Amino acid sequence: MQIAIHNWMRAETLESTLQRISALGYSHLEIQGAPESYDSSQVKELLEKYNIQCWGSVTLMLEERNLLAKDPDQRKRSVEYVLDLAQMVADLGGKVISFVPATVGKIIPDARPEEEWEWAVEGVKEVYEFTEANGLTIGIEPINRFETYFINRGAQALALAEAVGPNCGVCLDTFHMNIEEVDMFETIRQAGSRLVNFHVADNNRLAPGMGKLNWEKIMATLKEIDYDKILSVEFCPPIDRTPANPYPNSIDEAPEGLSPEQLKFLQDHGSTAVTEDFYTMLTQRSIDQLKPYLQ
Ligand code: LER
Ligand code: MN
Repeated sequence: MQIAIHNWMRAETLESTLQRISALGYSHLEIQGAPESYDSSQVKELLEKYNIQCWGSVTLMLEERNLLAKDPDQRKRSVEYVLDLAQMVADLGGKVISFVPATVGKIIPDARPEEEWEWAVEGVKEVYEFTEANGLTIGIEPINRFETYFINRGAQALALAEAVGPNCGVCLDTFHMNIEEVDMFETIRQAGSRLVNFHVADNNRLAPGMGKLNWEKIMATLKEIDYDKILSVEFCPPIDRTPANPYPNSIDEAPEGLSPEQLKFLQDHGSTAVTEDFYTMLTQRSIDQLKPYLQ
């Protein structure tokens, strides 16, 4: 088992991220799904410089990105976005795509369930053709009901993966499972060999170990199903603007280089821009908590 970390949770240069995570002992990056803002050859150079491998990428389903959109042109553009992301992962030597099919933050459906399901299968199948041809794997990711009305539980992600193809997998996330699953350990067992990626944060979406989740049991359950790939850290700290904030200097009141879209994406996740120190503390705490399970 090895450890990766996401980078969508903080607006900074890729080099700043790589400097921090390589210094703290991470081996992999799950790069944010922003192919439009990365030059793959420059990214490859930086990854080599800091001895970090690209594990894969996570879709950033913001703005009009939506495989379930009623407008066929919008669906087409959304599939093209994920295909660009997949091409970036292939160029960077990555392995997985954490795939959220619908717009994050959109919790009201536009069309009938049967239509949406058909569009989702159709759209993911187009990306699946590319991933099959390029040695990549799709992990359909269920996320909580306040972020999407479509795929919230492991069983739904498995149903979509099975409808797409035999090598289509699922990506489970401890934060979301804690909200949506009756028994997250049973959900992990049900995923079995289709589990291709595993996102980790605690129940409060702080670093693993900073909440109430049972990491011993989570890791034992992953062992049960022979999952030994990557633990991909994806904390996204809640906002606390009160005197009760246990981390007084956590909120960055004047973030540099944060676009309005990025700020909205953080806010859609109940978070905001945080300070370098607080972010580095969360990055450190995550690997400290998971180190005992890494080989
Ligand atoms: C994606 O991995 C995820 O967990 C979502 O909350 C982000 O949109
Ligand atoms: Mn996730």
